[in-house]
Amino acid sequence: MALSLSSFLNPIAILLSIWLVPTVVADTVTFDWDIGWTRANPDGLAERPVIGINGQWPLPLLNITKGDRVIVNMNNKLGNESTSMHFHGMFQNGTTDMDGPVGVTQCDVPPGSSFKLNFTYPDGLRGQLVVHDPENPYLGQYDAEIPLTLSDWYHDEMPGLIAGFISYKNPTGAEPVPKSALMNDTQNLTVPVEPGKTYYFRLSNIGAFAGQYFWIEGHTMQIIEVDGVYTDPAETNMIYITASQRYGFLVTMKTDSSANFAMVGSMDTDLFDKVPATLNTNVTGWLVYDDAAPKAAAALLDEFTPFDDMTLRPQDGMEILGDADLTVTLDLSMTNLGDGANYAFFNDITYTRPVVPTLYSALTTGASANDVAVYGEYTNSYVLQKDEIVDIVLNNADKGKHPFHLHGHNFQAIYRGPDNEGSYNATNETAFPVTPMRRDVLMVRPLGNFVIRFRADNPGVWFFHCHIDWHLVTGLAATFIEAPLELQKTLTIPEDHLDACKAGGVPIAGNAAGNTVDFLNLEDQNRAVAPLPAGFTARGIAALVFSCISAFLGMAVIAWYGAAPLSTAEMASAKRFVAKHGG
Ligand SMILES: *[C@@H]1O[C@H](CO)[C@@H](O)[C@H](O)[C@H]1NC(C)=O
Ligand SMILES: *[C@@H]1O[C@H](CO)[C@@H](O)[C@H](O)[C@H]1NC(C)=O
Ligand SMILES: *[C@@H]1O[C@H](CO)[C@@H](O)[C@H](O)[C@H]1NC(C)=O
Ligand SMILES: *[C@@H]1O[C@H](CO)[C@@H](O)[C@H](O)[C@H]1NC(C)=O
Ligand SMILES: *[C@@H]1O[C@H](CO)[C@@H](O)[C@H](O)[C@H]1NC(C)=O
Ligand SMILES: *[C@@H]1O[C@H](CO)[C@@H](O)[C@H](O)[C@H]1NC(C)=O
Ligand SMILES: *[C@@H]1O[C@H](CO)[C@@H](O)[C@H](O)[C@H]1NC(C)=O
Ligand SMILES: *[C@@H]1O[C@H](CO)[C@@H](O)[C@H](O)[C@H]1NC(C)=O
Ligand SMILES: *[C@@H]1O[C@H](CO)[C@@H](O)[C@H](O)[C@H]1NC(C)=O
Ligand SMILES: [Cu+2]
Repeated sequence: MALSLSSFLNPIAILLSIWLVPTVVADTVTFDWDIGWTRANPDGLAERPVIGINGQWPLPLLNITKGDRVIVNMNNKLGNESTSMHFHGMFQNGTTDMDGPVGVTQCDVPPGSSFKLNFTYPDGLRGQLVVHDPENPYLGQYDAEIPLTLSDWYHDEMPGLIAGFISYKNPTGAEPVPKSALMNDTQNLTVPVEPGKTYYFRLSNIGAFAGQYFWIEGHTMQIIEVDGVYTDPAETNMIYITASQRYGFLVTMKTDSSANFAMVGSMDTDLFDKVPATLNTNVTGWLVYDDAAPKAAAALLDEFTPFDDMTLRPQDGMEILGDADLTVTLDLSMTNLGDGANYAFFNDITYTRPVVPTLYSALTTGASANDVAVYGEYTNSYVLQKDEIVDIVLNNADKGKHPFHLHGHNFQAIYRGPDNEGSYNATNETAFPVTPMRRDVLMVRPLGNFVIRFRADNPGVWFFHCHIDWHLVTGLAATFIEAPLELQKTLTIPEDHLDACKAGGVPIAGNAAGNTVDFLNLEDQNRAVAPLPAGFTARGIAALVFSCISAFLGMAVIAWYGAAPLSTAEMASAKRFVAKHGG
């Protein structure tokens, strides 16, 4: 996908694919975007407010040329919510300050404020960004491109959904289930095709939560690209695409034009705690050879047999990088904290936004920027040295699947364990592939693990997180601070970025706690919600909470804090937390 307008840990979290009348001057493309409210009803079931650009939703495709400089003048006209913008799949090499995640590389952009993004496009294809690439090895093998998105759709707005999700009333952390699946922000999409032609489909999952199975009846797909990396052609009948992944594939049309064929996106219901009986988990569109011929409903499948992306090979033949200089092991777990809500953790830390955005800490702490301590105890931070080779070993102690996204790099996916394998065990690993697949979003299997490898050749501050929005807002994130001393020499933050901080009252210097004198003093850092007292289980919380509700008529949270005394700092952090999440 092209863009993700996502206000991390903030009520708005939507993903966009955009093309709105740019002003083109030589190789600079300028977009003037007013981010504001409009209304839409893409599944025909409920009209709702949505966030549009210049009054428009859905947002057309962004189509620019490789090497272009892109300027986005973003004006937050929402009036009542702050925002930011992340271009998903861009390496932002040399422009880490344009990457977008709030608290990581910038501040929230408050209502009424403007913010300029300024960066150049790198090589290759980037999902819904149609980048003209003279080096595309598959040029000449297709007749036209078909950009296509899949997504999940909710009828309620994020702030309310988040408040209900991160709550003592939802101690098991059951994620809100979408109301519909969409294809290109609609349903019953018709795609006119011509017999005998070959099309290059660019499929992006721009949803918040659901992975989807995707297939086209009567046609095979030849995968040639994932997340902007060309692959050797790989044939399949079905793709599994997680939230935020992209697949490029060629499909050759039949020579006979008498019938139309269904294309189906089917949400992965394994991700849903409960599947409501009325939910249509599928979305159908059609390859239309003949508009007068019927568009038959898709046949139901008994089982899903998707392609295994680990078997892909990059078309450039790039071999596995040498052994890791640094191995970062992240153990994923989910459990309840002292407010009774369910959170997600790496190594028992749930990511909590620092007082100062991490990039600004890296730029303002001098030589101490190399000391991971300055980035705080609740940010899962790691400092990487320039050009070292890094392995991330991710062990999933949760029964769910999670799509992990690394900003700033395509990584080599060198190992992925099957369901239930448990933690990665290096001693029984025989050999990694010689030419591992590269991409920037990889799914870990239930109770499984993966190992990914990359070279730290892109100085910047890069977020690593689950791309299921529900898990991101409950803290499933880590921060990589890559070559901070190099950044101090090369990067200057534009004035309007700092203005957004001022407008929002966010400090822009010092350690994670905003201390500009003693970088190791983290007294005022934002802390995660305090843990539950020992011995409490989700069931116990529910029981306690229900008794509190009956006793205190809705004062459950206050009663609960009273019952489990918190330190002043913890109370302050709990208050900040409640304020931030509207809980
Ligand atoms: C798509 O078609 C189905 C079946 O006719 C219908 O139930 C559904 O409402 C349609 N969706 C939209 C958005 O029109
Ligand atoms: C999907 O939507 C985008 C943006 O409006 C458009 O450019 C593209 O052609 C659409 N794809 C199909 C298959 O209709
Ligand atoms: C993108 O723009 C180029 C012209 O600059 C055009 O040739 C190409 O067809 C466009 N692609 C899409 C999908 O709109
Ligand atoms: C902001 O305004 C929009 C449009 O009126 C509304 O739908 C939305 O709920 C509001 N958001 C908040 C946080 O009040
Ligand atoms: C964008 O950045 C480039 C390189 O730093 C600079 O030359 C140019 O003036 C900037 N453009 C705008 C509109 O800020
Ligand atoms: C969605 O499609 C799958 C695969 O064909 C099928 O098993 C399932 O029953 C469908 N769901 C609905 C609600 O039609
Ligand atoms: C690795 O070794 C452990 C302990 O011997 C075993 O339980 C596990 O199944 C092995 N894993 C693989 C992938 O062989
Ligand atoms: C890892 O695998 C080795 C060899 O199979 C085994 O001896 C060892 O106990 C395993 N370690 C763990 C933690 O399972
Ligand atoms: C970033 O740019 C540098 C220098 O041009 C290059 O060596 C490096 O490979 C790039 N890194 C990424 C991730 O694009
Ligand atoms: Cu997740």
